[in-house]
Amino acid sequence: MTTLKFPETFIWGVAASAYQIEGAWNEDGRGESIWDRFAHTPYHVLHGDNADTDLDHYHRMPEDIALMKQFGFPYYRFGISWSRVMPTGAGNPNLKGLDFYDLLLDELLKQGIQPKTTLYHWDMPQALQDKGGRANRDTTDRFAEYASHVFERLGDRVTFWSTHNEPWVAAFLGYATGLHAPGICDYSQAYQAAHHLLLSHGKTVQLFRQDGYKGEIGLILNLNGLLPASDKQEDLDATQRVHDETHALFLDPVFKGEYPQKLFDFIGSHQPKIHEGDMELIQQPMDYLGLNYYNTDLVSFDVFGGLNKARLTPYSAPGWGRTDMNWGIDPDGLKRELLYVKENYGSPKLYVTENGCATPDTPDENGFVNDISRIHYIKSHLQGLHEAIQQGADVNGYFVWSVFDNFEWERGYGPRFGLMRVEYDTLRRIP
Ligand code: GCO
Repeated sequence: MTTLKFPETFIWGVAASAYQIEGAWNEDGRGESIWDRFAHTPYHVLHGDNADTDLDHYHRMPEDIALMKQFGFPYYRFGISWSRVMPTGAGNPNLKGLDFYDLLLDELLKQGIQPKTTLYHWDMPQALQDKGGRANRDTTDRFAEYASHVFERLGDRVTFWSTHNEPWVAAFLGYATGLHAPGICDYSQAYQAAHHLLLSHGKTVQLFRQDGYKGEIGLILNLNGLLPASDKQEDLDATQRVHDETHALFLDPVFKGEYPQKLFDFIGSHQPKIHEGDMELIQQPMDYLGLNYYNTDLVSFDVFGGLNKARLTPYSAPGWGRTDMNWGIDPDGLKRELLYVKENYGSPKLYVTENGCATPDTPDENGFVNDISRIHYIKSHLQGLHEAIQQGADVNGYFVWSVFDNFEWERGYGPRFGLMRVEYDTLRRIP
């Protein structure tokens, strides 16, 4: 077996988000988030699961961090719950909410684990959704306001920030397909939300610089693989449309200050309203791009396939099956995505901020899972990442999704992504 050498400065970590692990949904002044409302509404999450208690990380945080320490994870990427800090989305911050993250940071640093902090991982205050949410331009200022409170409280210790995690998911699963909170099915709102997510990213980066905070700030995109199902022109065109919606719609504005015109021509009246100066704000330099990669799909033309007229089918590289999410496994896809960004967007500084898989874990009588398939998955993707570095991509770190099994959005507690198993009835963590 060959050993792969990564650059000396390459960083390694594990990731999680606030709503997926914290629980304590209505404690210490936390406000209702769109995910609370969504999960409390029947038929929105499989088996009626919700994250009210979840892993109870809010109360077990020191033990959880001690476990991370035991495993020697050098970095921990965690999310901040917007509605814990700004219960109604506006006005004064909830100091008890900020206290929690303050303690979490102290605990991490005490254990020698470096923090990487995400400001938005899909849990907007419901009070803002009641006023139109991400489709309302005012929310971009509310987000920057929230960010400023967080920077002020934690900016002395956190030097590695992300504004949004996967704005495509927040915009399109939240506002077009309704699969995620707030559960709206309206492409016009989805495109408007995408524009406002980018705009609030820009406003936040600007504020971070103006107020003189130190460290790196960037955006995290989910860039999964897309391959045409055949070389027929209709399949190639469908692939291009899906690629434009998931990749160019976000990469072009942040790196080039423009939207993909071909996509906008195709979606016609669903185009977002853009004000003068928006594109400059969105395009201002950020320090890095975070890339989340899990899987690859084959794309074919399908007249019944929604606005894009496209159908996606999971693709697995030869010899690989599918994960518990029914996602195809394609380790080369990670390499392709990293090189695609390098080649088309001026070789920005990159981190792989999420990669991992849900596997049908079978515990033994002690609750222990022999994680062969997860190890195999991660190893192969690291191989692809390593090749991308050798071919010149400026990749600086890798974060596994996820440190613990956790609430997997509309699928509830079914799929298990954790490096550590969680027994959901006892909440016992099993490394
Ligand atoms: C994402 C999110 C995570 C998910 C993970 C598995 O990338 O979708 O950041 O919250 O849980 O990706 O679906």
